[in-house]
Amino acid sequence: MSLTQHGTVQDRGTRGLLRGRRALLAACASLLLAFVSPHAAAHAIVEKSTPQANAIVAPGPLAVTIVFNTRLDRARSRLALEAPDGAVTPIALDANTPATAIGGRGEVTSEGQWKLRWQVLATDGHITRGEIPFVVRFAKENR
Ligand SMILES: [Cu+2]
Repeated sequence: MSLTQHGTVQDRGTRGLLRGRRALLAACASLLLAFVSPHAAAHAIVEKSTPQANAIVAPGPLAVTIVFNTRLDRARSRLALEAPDGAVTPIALDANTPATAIGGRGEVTSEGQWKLRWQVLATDGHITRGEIPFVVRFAKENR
């Protein structure tokens, strides 16, 4: 075996080791992102809402607010009411809510199962969405 050949074998070995280390680093980085990502902590999560989930409200005008755990980009956030028949009505967002909240005024006209549907862009650039179910019932039937 010449020195040149020996060197070639060594180079291959080194390259293989480097590939292995890179793969390991990539795997570690993925694990860190999965478990320790600051992004995950900054995703918008509902902290409280009006109406609350599963609340019973009377028909008529309805003020809605959802407070999140993080600041939002209101221009890229949406709020809508879904009626029992599936009809969806967007709610114009009130510009005066705190930076972590969206809200506005809607109207619930018919009795039954309604949903407050939301989609928000958190300031970390990630969109989350969800819905808050509630029931509309005339006051007499509430008792
Ligand atoms: Cu995020």
